[in-house]
Amino acid sequence: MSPPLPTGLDPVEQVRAGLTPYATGTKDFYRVDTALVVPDVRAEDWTLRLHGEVDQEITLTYDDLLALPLRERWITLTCVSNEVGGDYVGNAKWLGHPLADLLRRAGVRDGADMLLATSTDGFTLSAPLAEATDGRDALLVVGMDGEPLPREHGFPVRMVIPGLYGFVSACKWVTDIEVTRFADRTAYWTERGWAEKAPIKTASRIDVPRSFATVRAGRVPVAGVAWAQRRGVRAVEVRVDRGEWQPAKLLPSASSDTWCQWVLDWDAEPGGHVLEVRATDGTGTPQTDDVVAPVPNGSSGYDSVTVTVE
Ligand SMILES: Nc1nc2c(c(=O)[nH]1)N[C@H]1C(S)=C(S)[C@@H](COP(=O)(O)O)O[C@H]1N2
Ligand SMILES: [Mo]
Repeated sequence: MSPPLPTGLDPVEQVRAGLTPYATGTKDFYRVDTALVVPDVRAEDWTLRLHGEVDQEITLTYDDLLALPLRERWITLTCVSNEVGGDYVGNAKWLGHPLADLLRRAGVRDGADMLLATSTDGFTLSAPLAEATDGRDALLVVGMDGEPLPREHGFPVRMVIPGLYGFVSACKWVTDIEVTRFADRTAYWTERGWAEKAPIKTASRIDVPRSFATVRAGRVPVAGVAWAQRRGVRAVEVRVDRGEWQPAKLLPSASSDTWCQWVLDWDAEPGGHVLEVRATDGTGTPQTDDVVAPVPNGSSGYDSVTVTVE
Protein backbone atom coordinates (compact mmCIF):
# COMPACT_ATOMS: atom_id res chain seq x y z
CA MET A 1 0.00 0.00 0.00
CA SER A 2 2.98 2.33 0.23
CA PRO A 3 4.95 3.31 -2.86
CA PRO A 4 7.52 0.65 -3.77
CA LEU A 5 11.02 0.95 -2.39
CA PRO A 6 13.12 3.10 -4.64
CA THR A 7 15.64 1.31 -6.76
CA GLY A 8 18.35 2.67 -8.99
CA LEU A 9 21.50 1.18 -7.60
CA ASP A 10 22.05 -2.54 -7.31
CA PRO A 11 21.88 -3.65 -3.63
CA VAL A 12 25.37 -5.14 -3.93
CA GLU A 13 26.65 -1.87 -5.32
CA GLN A 14 24.99 -0.04 -2.44
CA VAL A 15 26.70 -2.23 0.13
CA ARG A 16 30.07 -1.92 -1.64
CA ALA A 17 29.73 1.83 -1.60
CA GLY A 18 28.97 1.65 2.15
CA LEU A 19 25.74 3.49 1.56
CA THR A 20 23.47 4.22 4.49
CA PRO A 21 20.34 2.17 3.73
CA TYR A 22 17.29 4.00 2.46
CA ALA A 23 15.15 2.25 5.12
CA THR A 24 16.71 2.79 8.54
CA GLY A 25 15.00 -0.15 10.26
CA THR A 26 13.37 0.11 13.69
CA LYS A 27 16.39 -1.33 15.56
CA ASP A 28 18.74 1.35 14.23
CA PHE A 29 16.23 4.18 14.41
CA TYR A 30 17.36 7.03 16.68
CA ARG A 31 15.37 7.77 19.82
CA VAL A 32 14.74 10.91 21.78
CA ASP A 33 12.85 10.56 25.06
CA THR A 34 12.44 12.94 27.94
CA ALA A 35 11.09 10.03 30.01
CA LEU A 36 13.70 7.97 31.84
CA VAL A 37 11.63 4.83 31.50
CA VAL A 38 9.96 3.95 28.20
CA PRO A 39 6.18 4.21 28.76
CA ASP A 40 4.36 0.88 28.73
CA VAL A 41 0.90 1.58 27.36
CA ARG A 42 -1.54 -1.23 26.67
CA ALA A 43 -3.47 -0.91 23.44
CA GLU A 44 -6.71 -1.88 25.19
CA ASP A 45 -6.24 0.91 27.74
CA TRP A 46 -5.36 3.56 25.18
CA THR A 47 -7.72 6.36 24.23
CA LEU A 48 -7.18 9.61 22.42
CA ARG A 49 -9.17 12.69 23.31
CA LEU A 50 -9.35 15.39 20.63
CA HIS A 51 -10.82 18.53 22.15
CA GLY A 52 -10.43 22.29 22.61
CA GLU A 53 -11.43 24.67 19.85
CA VAL A 54 -13.64 22.15 18.07
CA ASP A 55 -17.37 21.88 17.45
CA GLN A 56 -17.41 18.30 18.62
CA GLU A 57 -14.96 16.46 20.85
CA ILE A 58 -13.82 13.05 19.65
CA THR A 59 -12.63 10.16 21.80
CA LEU A 60 -11.06 7.21 20.03
CA THR A 61 -10.10 3.77 21.30
CA TYR A 62 -7.33 1.78 19.62
CA ASP A 63 -9.95 -0.37 17.86
CA ASP A 64 -11.79 2.77 16.70
CA LEU A 65 -8.56 4.05 15.18
CA LEU A 66 -7.72 0.76 13.46
CA ALA A 67 -11.21 0.77 11.89
CA LEU A 68 -10.53 4.15 10.22
CA PRO A 69 -8.86 4.41 6.79
CA LEU A 70 -5.12 3.98 7.18
CA ARG A 71 -2.35 4.95 4.77
CA GLU A 72 1.29 3.94 4.70
CA ARG A 73 3.96 6.49 3.83
CA TRP A 74 7.76 6.72 3.83
CA ILE A 75 8.66 9.73 5.97
CA THR A 76 12.08 10.78 7.24
CA LEU A 77 12.01 11.94 10.85
CA THR A 78 14.66 14.39 12.06
CA CYS A 79 15.55 15.77 15.48
CA VAL A 80 16.10 19.50 15.82
CA SER A 81 19.05 18.77 18.12
CA ASN A 82 20.89 16.93 15.34
CA GLU A 83 24.32 18.44 14.77
CA VAL A 84 25.63 18.80 11.21
CA GLY A 85 26.68 15.28 10.21
CA GLY A 86 24.77 13.72 13.13
CA ASP A 87 22.57 10.67 13.08
CA TYR A 88 19.40 11.90 14.78
CA VAL A 89 17.56 11.23 11.56
CA GLY A 90 15.93 8.11 10.17
CA ASN A 91 13.62 6.94 7.44
CA ALA A 92 10.70 4.59 8.04
CA LYS A 93 7.41 3.52 6.55
CA TRP A 94 4.64 4.78 8.81
CA LEU A 95 1.06 3.50 8.84
CA GLY A 96 -1.59 5.85 10.16
CA HIS A 97 -4.84 7.74 9.85
CA PRO A 98 -4.72 11.28 8.47
CA LEU A 99 -4.90 13.83 11.30
CA ALA A 100 -6.64 16.24 8.94
CA ASP A 101 -9.58 13.83 8.53
CA LEU A 102 -10.03 13.58 12.28
CA LEU A 103 -9.79 17.35 12.69
CA ARG A 104 -12.36 17.83 9.93
CA ARG A 105 -14.73 15.50 11.76
CA ALA A 106 -14.25 17.43 14.98
CA GLY A 107 -14.75 20.77 13.22
CA VAL A 108 -11.92 23.16 14.07
CA ARG A 109 -13.10 26.63 15.11
CA ASP A 110 -11.75 29.86 13.62
CA GLY A 111 -8.77 31.35 15.39
CA ALA A 112 -7.12 28.07 16.40
CA ASP A 113 -3.58 27.62 15.07
CA MET A 114 -1.97 24.95 17.26
CA LEU A 115 -2.33 21.32 18.26
CA LEU A 116 -1.12 20.74 21.80
CA ALA A 117 -0.33 17.03 21.97
CA THR A 118 0.20 15.30 25.33
CA SER A 119 1.74 11.91 25.95
CA THR A 120 1.17 9.46 28.81
CA ASP A 121 4.60 10.47 30.19
CA GLY A 122 3.53 14.10 30.51
CA PHE A 123 5.56 15.27 27.52
CA THR A 124 3.83 17.92 25.43
CA LEU A 125 4.45 19.36 22.01
CA SER A 126 2.89 22.15 20.00
CA ALA A 127 2.34 21.42 16.32
CA PRO A 128 1.16 24.08 13.89
CA LEU A 129 -2.41 23.36 12.78
CA ALA A 130 -1.76 24.76 9.29
CA GLU A 131 0.95 22.19 8.55
CA ALA A 132 -1.15 19.36 9.98
CA THR A 133 -4.01 20.16 7.60
CA ASP A 134 -2.37 21.43 4.40
CA GLY A 135 -2.59 18.12 2.54
CA ARG A 136 0.74 16.61 3.63
CA ASP A 137 0.68 13.13 5.21
CA ALA A 138 0.25 14.21 8.83
CA LEU A 139 -0.65 10.94 10.51
CA LEU A 140 -1.85 9.40 13.73
CA VAL A 141 0.53 6.48 13.46
CA VAL A 142 -0.08 2.88 14.53
CA GLY A 143 2.54 1.07 12.46
CA MET A 144 6.24 1.36 11.62
CA ASP A 145 7.90 -0.64 8.85
CA GLY A 146 5.03 -3.10 8.58
CA GLU A 147 4.77 -3.83 12.30
CA PRO A 148 2.79 -2.33 15.16
CA LEU A 149 4.65 0.71 16.45
CA PRO A 150 7.50 -0.49 18.72
CA ARG A 151 7.16 0.55 22.34
CA GLU A 152 10.28 2.77 22.10
CA HIS A 153 8.74 4.63 19.19
CA GLY A 154 5.41 5.35 20.82
CA PHE A 155 3.22 2.25 21.02
CA PRO A 156 0.32 2.18 20.58
CA VAL A 157 -0.09 5.55 18.83
CA ARG A 158 2.11 8.51 17.92
CA MET A 159 1.94 11.46 15.57
CA VAL A 160 4.14 12.02 12.52
CA ILE A 161 3.98 15.21 10.45
CA PRO A 162 6.40 15.35 7.52
CA GLY A 163 8.61 18.41 7.21
CA LEU A 164 8.66 19.44 10.87
CA TYR A 165 11.31 18.48 13.43
CA GLY A 166 10.15 15.74 15.80
CA PHE A 167 9.76 18.01 18.85
CA VAL A 168 6.92 19.93 17.16
CA SER A 169 5.28 17.07 15.30
CA ALA A 170 5.95 13.53 16.40
CA CYS A 171 4.40 13.02 19.86
CA LYS A 172 4.86 9.42 21.01
CA TRP A 173 2.35 7.64 23.29
CA VAL A 174 -0.07 10.44 22.44
CA THR A 175 -3.37 10.36 24.33
CA ASP A 176 -4.59 13.95 24.15
CA ILE A 177 -4.71 16.54 21.37
CA GLU A 178 -6.06 19.97 22.23
CA VAL A 179 -6.86 22.38 19.41
CA THR A 180 -5.71 25.75 20.69
CA ARG A 181 -3.57 28.84 19.96
CA PHE A 182 0.17 29.53 20.11
CA ALA A 183 -0.76 32.75 21.93
CA ASP A 184 -2.36 30.74 24.74
CA ARG A 185 -0.24 27.64 25.26
CA THR A 186 3.37 26.44 25.33
CA ALA A 187 4.92 22.97 25.22
CA TYR A 188 7.83 21.06 26.78
CA TRP A 189 10.70 22.12 24.50
CA THR A 190 9.34 25.54 23.58
CA GLU A 191 9.43 26.30 27.31
CA ARG A 192 13.13 25.40 27.21
CA GLY A 193 14.36 27.78 24.54
CA TRP A 194 13.51 25.90 21.36
CA ALA A 195 11.48 27.48 18.56
CA GLU A 196 7.71 27.22 18.14
CA LYS A 197 7.94 27.01 14.37
CA ALA A 198 10.51 24.49 13.25
CA PRO A 199 10.38 23.32 9.64
CA ILE A 200 13.22 20.93 8.82
CA LYS A 201 16.25 22.60 7.23
CA THR A 202 17.90 21.19 4.13
CA ALA A 203 20.81 19.00 5.19
CA SER A 204 23.32 16.55 3.76
CA ARG A 205 25.76 14.12 5.30
CA ILE A 206 28.87 12.25 4.17
CA ASP A 207 28.76 8.68 5.51
CA VAL A 208 31.68 7.19 3.55
CA PRO A 209 34.55 7.55 3.78
CA ARG A 210 34.45 8.06 7.54
CA SER A 211 36.29 11.05 8.87
CA PHE A 212 40.01 10.32 9.45
CA ALA A 213 39.80 7.20 7.28
CA THR A 214 42.78 6.18 5.16
CA VAL A 215 41.89 5.11 1.64
CA ARG A 216 43.81 3.88 -1.40
CA ALA A 217 44.45 6.32 -4.23
CA GLY A 218 42.18 5.91 -7.26
CA ARG A 219 38.44 5.58 -7.54
CA VAL A 220 36.92 6.04 -4.09
CA PRO A 221 33.14 6.00 -3.59
CA VAL A 222 31.92 8.96 -1.54
CA ALA A 223 28.36 8.49 -0.30
CA GLY A 224 25.75 9.69 2.13
CA VAL A 225 22.23 10.96 2.55
CA ALA A 226 20.53 14.32 2.10
CA TRP A 227 17.12 15.57 3.18
CA ALA A 228 14.80 18.51 2.71
CA GLN A 229 11.40 17.09 3.70
CA ARG A 230 8.44 18.60 1.80
CA ARG A 231 10.70 20.42 -0.69
CA GLY A 232 12.70 17.38 -1.76
CA VAL A 233 16.36 17.18 -2.73
CA ARG A 234 17.15 18.35 -6.24
CA ALA A 235 20.93 18.04 -6.17
CA VAL A 236 23.84 17.02 -3.97
CA GLU A 237 27.37 18.23 -4.64
CA VAL A 238 30.73 17.43 -3.12
CA ARG A 239 33.88 19.49 -3.19
CA VAL A 240 37.42 18.45 -2.37
CA ASP A 241 39.80 20.89 -0.69
CA ARG A 242 37.42 23.78 -1.49
CA GLY A 243 37.63 23.09 -5.23
CA GLU A 244 34.75 23.04 -7.71
CA TRP A 245 31.46 21.54 -6.54
CA GLN A 246 30.98 18.18 -8.28
CA PRO A 247 27.47 16.73 -8.78
CA ALA A 248 26.74 13.43 -7.02
CA LYS A 249 24.37 10.79 -8.32
CA LEU A 250 21.03 10.81 -6.48
CA LEU A 251 19.21 7.57 -5.89
CA PRO A 252 15.42 7.63 -6.22
CA SER A 253 13.36 8.26 -3.08
CA ALA A 254 9.70 7.49 -2.37
CA SER A 255 8.73 11.16 -2.07
CA SER A 256 9.98 14.61 -1.16
CA ASP A 257 9.19 13.70 2.46
CA THR A 258 12.12 11.32 2.70
CA TRP A 259 15.85 11.58 2.49
CA CYS A 260 17.72 10.39 -0.55
CA GLN A 261 20.97 8.50 -0.85
CA TRP A 262 23.75 9.94 -2.99
CA VAL A 263 27.05 8.64 -4.35
CA LEU A 264 30.00 10.14 -6.14
CA ASP A 265 33.10 8.47 -7.55
CA TRP A 266 36.08 10.46 -6.39
CA ASP A 267 39.37 10.21 -8.18
CA ALA A 268 41.47 10.39 -5.03
CA GLU A 269 45.07 11.52 -5.20
CA PRO A 270 47.62 10.83 -2.44
CA GLY A 271 47.72 13.27 0.44
CA GLY A 272 45.37 14.71 3.06
CA HIS A 273 42.00 15.96 1.79
CA VAL A 274 38.86 17.59 3.13
CA LEU A 275 35.57 16.66 1.50
CA GLU A 276 32.46 18.79 1.96
CA VAL A 277 28.87 18.24 0.88
CA ARG A 278 25.91 20.49 0.14
CA ALA A 279 22.36 19.79 -1.01
CA THR A 280 20.01 21.93 -3.06
CA ASP A 281 16.32 21.57 -2.25
CA GLY A 282 13.40 21.28 -4.65
CA THR A 283 12.94 25.05 -4.74
CA GLY A 284 16.49 25.42 -6.07
CA THR A 285 17.91 26.80 -2.81
CA PRO A 286 21.34 25.40 -1.90
CA GLN A 287 22.59 24.93 1.64
CA THR A 288 24.92 27.70 2.68
CA ASP A 289 28.10 27.50 4.71
CA ASP A 290 26.47 29.47 7.56
CA VAL A 291 27.37 27.42 10.59
CA VAL A 292 24.39 27.43 12.95
CA ALA A 293 24.02 25.44 16.20
CA PRO A 294 20.85 23.35 16.74
CA VAL A 295 19.20 25.76 19.24
CA PRO A 296 16.58 27.13 18.60
CA ASN A 297 15.44 25.75 15.23
CA GLY A 298 17.98 23.35 13.79
CA SER A 299 21.63 23.25 12.74
CA SER A 300 23.08 24.18 9.38
CA GLY A 301 26.44 24.20 7.65
CA TYR A 302 28.32 21.80 5.38
CA ASP A 303 29.17 18.36 6.68
CA SER A 304 32.80 17.48 6.02
CA VAL A 305 35.28 14.62 6.39
CA THR A 306 39.05 14.62 6.53
CA VAL A 307 40.60 11.73 4.60
CA THR A 308 44.14 10.47 4.09
CA VAL A 309 44.82 9.00 0.65
CA GLU A 310 47.81 6.65 0.30
N1 LIG B 1 6.23 11.48 24.35
C1 LIG B 1 7.32 11.92 23.70
N2 LIG B 1 7.24 12.14 22.38
C2 LIG B 1 8.32 12.59 21.71
C3 LIG B 1 9.52 12.88 22.38
C4 LIG B 1 9.58 12.66 23.79
O1 LIG B 1 10.60 12.86 24.45
N3 LIG B 1 8.45 12.17 24.41
N4 LIG B 1 10.61 13.36 21.69
C5 LIG B 1 10.31 14.04 20.43
C6 LIG B 1 11.50 14.29 19.65
S1 LIG B 1 12.50 15.58 20.19
C7 LIG B 1 11.79 13.62 18.50
S2 LIG B 1 13.05 14.09 17.51
C8 LIG B 1 11.00 12.44 18.10
C9 LIG B 1 11.87 11.22 18.03
O2 LIG B 1 11.11 10.08 17.72
P1 LIG B 1 11.79 8.66 17.89
O3 LIG B 1 12.28 8.54 19.31
O4 LIG B 1 10.75 7.65 17.53
O5 LIG B 1 12.94 8.65 16.90
O6 LIG B 1 9.94 12.15 19.01
C10 LIG B 1 9.30 13.28 19.57
N5 LIG B 1 8.21 12.80 20.38
MO1 LIG C 1 13.93 15.92 18.62
